[in-house]
Amino acid sequence: MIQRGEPLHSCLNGHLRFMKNVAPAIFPPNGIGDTKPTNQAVLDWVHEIGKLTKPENIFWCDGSERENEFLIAESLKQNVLIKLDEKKVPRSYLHRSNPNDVARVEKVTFICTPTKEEAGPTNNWSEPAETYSKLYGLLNGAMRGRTMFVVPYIMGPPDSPLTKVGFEITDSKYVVLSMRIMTRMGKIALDRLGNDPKAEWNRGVHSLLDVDPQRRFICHFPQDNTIISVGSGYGGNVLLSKKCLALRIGSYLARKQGWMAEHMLILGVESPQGKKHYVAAAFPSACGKTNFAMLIPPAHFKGWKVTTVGDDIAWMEIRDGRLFAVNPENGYFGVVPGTSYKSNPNAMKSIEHDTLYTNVALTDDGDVWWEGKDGPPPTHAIDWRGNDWTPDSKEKAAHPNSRFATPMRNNPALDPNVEKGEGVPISAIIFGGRRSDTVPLVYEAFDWTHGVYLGATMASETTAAAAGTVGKVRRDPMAMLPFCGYNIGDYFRHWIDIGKRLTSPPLIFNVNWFRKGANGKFLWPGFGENMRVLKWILDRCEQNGGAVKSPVGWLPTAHDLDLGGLDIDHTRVADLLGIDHEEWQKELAAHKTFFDSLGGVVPKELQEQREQLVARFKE
Ligand code: GTP
Ligand code: SPV
Ligand code: MN
Repeated sequence: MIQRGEPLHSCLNGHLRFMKNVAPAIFPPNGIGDTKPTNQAVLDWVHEIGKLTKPENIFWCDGSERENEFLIAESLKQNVLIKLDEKKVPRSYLHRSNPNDVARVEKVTFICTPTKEEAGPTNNWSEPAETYSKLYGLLNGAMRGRTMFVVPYIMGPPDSPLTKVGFEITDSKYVVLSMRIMTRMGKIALDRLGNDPKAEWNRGVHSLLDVDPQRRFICHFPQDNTIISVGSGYGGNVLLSKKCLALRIGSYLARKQGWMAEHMLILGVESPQGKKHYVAAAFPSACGKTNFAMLIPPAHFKGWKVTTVGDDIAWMEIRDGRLFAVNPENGYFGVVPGTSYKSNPNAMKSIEHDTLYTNVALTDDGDVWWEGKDGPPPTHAIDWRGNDWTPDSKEKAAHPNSRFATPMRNNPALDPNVEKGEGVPISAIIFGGRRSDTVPLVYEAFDWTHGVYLGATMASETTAAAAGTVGKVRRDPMAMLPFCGYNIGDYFRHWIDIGKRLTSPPLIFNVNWFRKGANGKFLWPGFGENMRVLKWILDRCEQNGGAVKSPVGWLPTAHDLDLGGLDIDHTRVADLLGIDHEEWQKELAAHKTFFDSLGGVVPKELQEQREQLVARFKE
């Protein structure tokens, strides 16, 4: 708990070394922090949480410019943020989270449905009444001496039928400032909610407590449309709009209401002739969604244009027998390391200004730096922990899961239909993961149900986006393993059922940018060059791309991929597209082990798909 009179910051060589997450109350002038909602249900809930957490005061956010300026000024005073050099990165700030708190923590993430079966075999479950009582115990007096912020927000374009209202209570200014970037925040949500005390809205409660990993829990109560997150100040654990609402609660609501909430980017791609398609792609955390969503085609694809609708989450519904997608978010919370003008110029342009950085390095001239940024490393910097850093240091300057939060309007390649309430029609769904071996660069499912099987059995090497081992292959169905808010068997069933309702279903593909050669290096150049794979996918959608039938699906030959202008030899392409039967025998066994581990919830259609796949390998 914060002690009154504690020094606000310590200094090291003139640099702010320690940063705060937990900070004492702030006292806004009249006209700031006093936009109370009028909906009685919201007022009652805030009153209840206030009585429990006992804050010094309550700050009602309205999302205004003035409010933002005030919160930034207070955050700088309290050392929650560092201002970056105004010329180098205008209106941008650095935040450092506690070193024990740098990624999502899946082992303390819970789905609190009335029964364990509803949460299913892939989720941590805990009983709702017991969990409420444990969390209320932790929240009791937790905001003493602090300000409690009430953040109203909407997820989805303002005029979309899918759009949801949420309220997040938090004692973190970093969370408020991030929510302002990541969602449509403030008055817009109060207006949309209106005064109906029975209206649907999400209740989110977040408290940093004392940022102790032992007292860190991220709990979801789908039946109550409620989220309670304590003990963390980091990203997906605390920006409750994102993984918690848009995916975990979202997926639960989506099944109930007949739509889909998916961990997918959405991009538009237009040919030189002006023909446009939209595709959605599910890759696990830190496996390339933001990069793919912002792809710039190589010179060979003159006249082709890729635009971004979303980089992380897609909400999709059926209209006229087709799937239409909206991006519920309003900003990008992206992986920083590896981002450069070479790998992702659109991301670089997006984060040149008005950006909130977390856990990157600070240079002596007030700029930000990270591993993989263009140009030489600085000769000296302050690393993500606040320590001195030089190129000789053994530690990384930026944390591997350091992030930027930037409004999507900063993206030069933003799709013109991003605000369209009805969403964009999806021609193809792409699954993909990080696989050093076995999985070819791209292949196409034979039909929808086979495509669902590709999603259900996809796997990926784990990354720094979640706490735990990095580089271990794990099954991550539809990239939703950490985000599906209900029983995975019912989720697979929902996917199959959606297919039955579609008269023009998207084609389904699987990609792997990460296959490695014998030398341990990536075989595929990736990034902008992924356009070549995207082009084949579009050709298939337009029924004019060549392919050969393989046991795993339709595979392009080297001839079917447009590799013009790319310096790549034929053996390498063969290695990228090859199906190694020995590797695939192991893969098939892993599919079976995975399905078996789910304890009988896998729909029979997918079990049949597995048997057919095994049979095709014997043909
Ligand atoms: P989340 O925000 O965690 O959901 O991640 P994401 O799926 O949006 O991943 P992102 O695009 O941020 O990429 C994660 C990492 O993968 C970065 O370090 C990228 O540089 C790297 N990466 C992205 N695309 C490619 C690619 O085509 N090839 C290779 N080799 N690396 C890539
Ligand atoms: C992910 O892990 O998939 C992310 C980052 O997009 S976080 O918001 O922290 O979940
Ligand atoms: Mn993500």
